[in-house]
Amino acid sequence: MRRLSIAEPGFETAFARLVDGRRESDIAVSQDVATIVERVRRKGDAALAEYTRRFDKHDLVDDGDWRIAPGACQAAYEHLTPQLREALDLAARRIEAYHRDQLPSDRDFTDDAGVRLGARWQPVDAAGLYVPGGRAAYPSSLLMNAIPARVAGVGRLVVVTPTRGGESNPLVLAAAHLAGVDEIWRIGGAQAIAALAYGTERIARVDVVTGPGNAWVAEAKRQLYGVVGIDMVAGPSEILVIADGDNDPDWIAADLLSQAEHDPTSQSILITDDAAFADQVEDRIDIQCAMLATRATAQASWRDNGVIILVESLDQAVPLANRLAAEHVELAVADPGALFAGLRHAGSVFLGRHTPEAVGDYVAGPNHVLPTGRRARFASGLSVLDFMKRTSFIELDPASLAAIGPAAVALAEAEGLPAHANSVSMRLK
Ligand code: HSO
Ligand code: ZN
Repeated sequence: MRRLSIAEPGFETAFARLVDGRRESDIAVSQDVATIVERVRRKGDAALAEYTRRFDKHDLVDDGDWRIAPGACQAAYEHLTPQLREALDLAARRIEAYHRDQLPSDRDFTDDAGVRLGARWQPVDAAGLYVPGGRAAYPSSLLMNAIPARVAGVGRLVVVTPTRGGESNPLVLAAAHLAGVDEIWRIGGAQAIAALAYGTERIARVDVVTGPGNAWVAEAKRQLYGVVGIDMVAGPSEILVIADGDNDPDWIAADLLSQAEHDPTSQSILITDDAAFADQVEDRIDIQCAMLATRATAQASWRDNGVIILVESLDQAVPLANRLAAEHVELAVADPGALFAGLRHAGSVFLGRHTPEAVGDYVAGPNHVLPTGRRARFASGLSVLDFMKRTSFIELDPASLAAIGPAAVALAEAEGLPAHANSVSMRLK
């Protein structure tokens, strides 16, 4: 954990290093991924079987090895404890309602030249969702990716997930049932992204791939962007908590640890104007951390990437937050309005003392797939729009063509494109 203080000389250098210091993809991974992607493109299922045996210790032979039967998802859902089923149902309902509200409207109007113009939104035909294996297989992430696709109207929803030794997470299957996933394939890694992008003998290709994954998955998405649409290239989770000294230090410590426990490379940052409070939070983090089942991860994350920044007043926190452009920003003050108004770059903002970030991870409704690594400067969280595209349309009649056509002719001639000019001018005669 590092402590910085805005009042100390050298703060700007240290802060600039913090802003620039997040690691990006490395060359070795990108070469590995290029090889995998190319082999899947050329060899299809055979390459998938080979990589799945090598990386996931799982043999793909029969249908049952390749796919999880839809019946298994329904069974997993029905076997949930009532408490968990209700929790998952509530999450799904709230996520759906929030994303339904995002559906865009079509445009169709006639302008003053008499030209009919418009735009029509339509879903992609098929979407692929990556669900990581092992401990990072989160049912909440399945809902966060699948529900917006469903709400967008995507016809075919495909999940790929590595099932080490054939094992799959029953909670993820239950969530897949609830979200109405159509196919689940037992493949993972860069090879699964390549299969979704190019298609193989067994797996029909999709149009958009979303979902979190490790460095190989992220790199495969980056390399295949253009062949398919992608949501974004996600990095380790981050939380920035801006808190005054009137908070319960235990609450703030828990919030910082909630993202630290995701991954050793996750980053939790506290900005406060109260040095004594900062000390208390630090103590509470040590105490709470020791009690977590995830302490190895949380401790490593806090030790290596945790930061506490002392400011003289919380107004100074806002420009710092804008430079960090963090995935999650908590404004833990009694009246967050002024801080919120100044905040320009953040994936998602959690207002006030009673809004822990974790509520947004599960049940609030907005998407928890958010831009990391300062991408909140230019990117937004996952939404229904990631599963839709807009087609513009134009309709002219003789009068409106006469009104705007001659300008097109002039521009076509100036660009040295006579066939363009002809196609307009012939209709003007
Ligand atoms: N905080 C993660 C999402 C998540 N948290 C899933 C718990 N489960 C995204 O940054
Ligand atoms: Zn989380």
